[in-house]
Amino acid sequence: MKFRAIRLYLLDLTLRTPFTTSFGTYRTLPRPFVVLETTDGLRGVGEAPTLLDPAYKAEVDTPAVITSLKEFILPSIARAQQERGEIADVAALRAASAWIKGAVFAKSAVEAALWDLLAQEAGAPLWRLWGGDRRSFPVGVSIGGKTLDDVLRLADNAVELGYRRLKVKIWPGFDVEPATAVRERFPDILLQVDANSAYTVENWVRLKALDPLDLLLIEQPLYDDDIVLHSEISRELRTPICLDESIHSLRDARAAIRLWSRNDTLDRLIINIKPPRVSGFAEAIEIAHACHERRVRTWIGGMLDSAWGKAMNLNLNALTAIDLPGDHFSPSGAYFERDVVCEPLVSRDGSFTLGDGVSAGVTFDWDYFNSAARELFAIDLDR
Ligand code: OSB
Ligand code: MG
Repeated sequence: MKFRAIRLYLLDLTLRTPFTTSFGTYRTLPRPFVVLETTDGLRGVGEAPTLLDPAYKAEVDTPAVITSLKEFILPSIARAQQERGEIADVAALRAASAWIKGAVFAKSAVEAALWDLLAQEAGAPLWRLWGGDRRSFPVGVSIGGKTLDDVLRLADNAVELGYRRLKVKIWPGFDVEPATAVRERFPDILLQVDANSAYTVENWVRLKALDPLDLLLIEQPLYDDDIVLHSEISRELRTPICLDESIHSLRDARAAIRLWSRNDTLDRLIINIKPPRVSGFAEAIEIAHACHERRVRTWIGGMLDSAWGKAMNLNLNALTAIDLPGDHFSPSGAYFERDVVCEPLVSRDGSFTLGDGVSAGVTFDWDYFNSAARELFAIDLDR
């Protein structure tokens, strides 16, 4: 693969329904998109599904991702191409920015753009490039309501739309009440909660009150950078713990596996694999296989991604190593007032079916993107 230009854009995505978590409420999300243009005239696109600030975790905010891409990652890739004549594959792309610590979201956007190009060159869907063969699978929604009324309204809406797996955001003072209310209304649904690291070693015990609700999992109750303490409280809870924020790599996933096999049992560890949080799809696939080998269950998380990012994540569910339904759809219908693909993503009866369309399986809306996105930075490699 030879790039003619590497471009960085920023596009505002406005949620149709504001999204609230333990760390805040979001409505408009300015999103970086990396576009790789090849010397053959192909364009690959990758989104960095950033948030406004680093309240979820470090380096996922829009300004940090822009800085990493502009100052370090994109120039490194340009340099690697100039030195070697081309970026042969995903491994070569990853090697070019391997010296940069962290910056997982920023790195993932470039890798996603390269995967798009590789799929276009192969004339194949991403799921096939990734070795997947499951074409149909259940999908879930994440409910970020500020009040009990919001949560119940969104849960009703999601169930009406056909979803059978709900995730509810919780925090100290807003946990047992919303979880119990949703469980009482939907006794048979697959229900899980996400605390986004809102609990401490002082108050996590309160989560024991969730045990009678037959929840599938409690996502990241403790600190965003912690694996050890999570593995220790795991054996004190009946509900399994799922790690989100604290898993950045295959190495982190392996550390969690070691800790759970020492401190609890592996069937009680679940990992939310967010491709951008682990620097991209290549690492995500390795984590999925490593977990599956040890019977640690996984699912694909989301970051309120655009339909382009969601479509890529949906392709990853073709891997039979992925066990549980992911966060792929909004409980209120479409996520954004205006999105970046031409045809909406549709689930049916809470399931999604992958087609044979090239790359992500949806058409990137270049007309809209070109009219609404701002170019922030470009490197020309034309010579
Ligand atoms: O913790 O999974 C999370 C959204 C933004 C930041 C963090 C999280 C989330 C979600 C929404 O739960 C998932 C989605 O619908 O994309
Ligand atoms: Mg989470």
